[in-house]
Amino acid sequence: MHCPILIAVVIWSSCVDSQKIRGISLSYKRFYRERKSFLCIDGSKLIPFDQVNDDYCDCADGSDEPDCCDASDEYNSHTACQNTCRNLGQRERAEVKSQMRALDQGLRLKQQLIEEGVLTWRDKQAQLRDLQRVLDDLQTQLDDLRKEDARRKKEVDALRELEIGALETEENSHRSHIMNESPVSIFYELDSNRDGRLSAKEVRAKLTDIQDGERVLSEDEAVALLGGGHHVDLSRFEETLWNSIRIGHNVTIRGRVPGRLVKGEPVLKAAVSAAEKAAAELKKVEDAYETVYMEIRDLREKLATDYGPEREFLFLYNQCFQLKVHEYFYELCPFNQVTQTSASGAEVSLGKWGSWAGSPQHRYSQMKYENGEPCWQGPTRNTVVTLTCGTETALRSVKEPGKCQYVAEFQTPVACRPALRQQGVHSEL
Ligand code: MAN
Repeated sequence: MHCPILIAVVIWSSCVDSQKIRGISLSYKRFYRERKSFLCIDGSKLIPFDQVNDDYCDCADGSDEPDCCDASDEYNSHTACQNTCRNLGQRERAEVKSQMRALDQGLRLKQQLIEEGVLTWRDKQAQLRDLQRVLDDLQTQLDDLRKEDARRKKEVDALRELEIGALETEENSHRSHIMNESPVSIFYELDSNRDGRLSAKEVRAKLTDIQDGERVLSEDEAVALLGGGHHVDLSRFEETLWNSIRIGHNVTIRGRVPGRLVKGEPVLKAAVSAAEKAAAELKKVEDAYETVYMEIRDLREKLATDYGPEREFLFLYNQCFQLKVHEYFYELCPFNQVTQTSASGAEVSLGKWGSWAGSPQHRYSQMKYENGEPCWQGPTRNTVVTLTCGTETALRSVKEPGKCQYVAEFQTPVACRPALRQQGVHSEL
């Protein structure tokens, strides 16, 4: 027998636990979980569970016979069952109404969060473009600094090599300090036709081999001194021939005394300090490059995450939510990780962001965090987070139903779906 006023209530109460017992209001469902005994809701009496819903009213408040709240189906009872239909119905309707209001509010909040997400997305994309530009610029600097660093190192090596065994000679004290002249002035001295390039011919005309008297250089020797080419511009000159002239090891400008190095020569000190400066500058830019590179990689990785069809979960980016359960502090950082911290302060990973794990129809209703800290004699810790619709975004519960296997409830407006209105929002809210 059915009482009309309870039909709505019956629709709400089709949940697993109370499948066998119908007519339970949603707010009372928890009292009817099948156990050995049943405590009347007013607390007046404890009866065996099989007396629940046996069409005989044992409880004064009629709570053991929820099928029909007007008690019309409870016969032959000593206890006078109350007609609770009216109250139950009112309460139930009020509850459903407030849930619908919460759902509407949740959906409105969700819309706002989606809009915020669009702005955040644009922001992040712009940030990525800026970082990429900075990285390109650093790359150019690096290319130059690497060349400079290598050039300075080579120069120091060559000077050191010359320094060994170098003697103070008459010649040295009177030498013209080619090595202290600027490469530009030497370049123009050698560039007889003033075309801004040094050719092998010009080199042969102005330079002499100093190891072998004042010998004219061969074409091949001149080309080798130019770094293998037939012409060099000023910058290439500085990388090639200039070093040989400066050090005065093999060649010098005809008519000028080569600059030979003596021990402790300021030019070596200057070269060492220039090389150190170049190396330090290179290191600085290399570090900056590394930092920006990592930032780009992290940002790209974050932007590649699936934030839902409308990127509605993007606002959770970089947020964390805490909850204390018994002796543990739990922290959920969506799309990143879940951790558990004990009273002693030891933090344990309960899993790193894995994937969305809801059913195919509701993929975004669950998240999986995997490969956390290994459990002693057990698997690695992991956590399944179920997302439920609510007007606030908060971590609601964390449980450990199996050793090192955690389940959490995370409430947020973005889990609200208009379809919940039809499905019965009670299971979500
Ligand atoms: C810690 C916590 C618990 C877990 C045990 C397993 O105490 O992470 O949640 O059950 O380790 O040894």
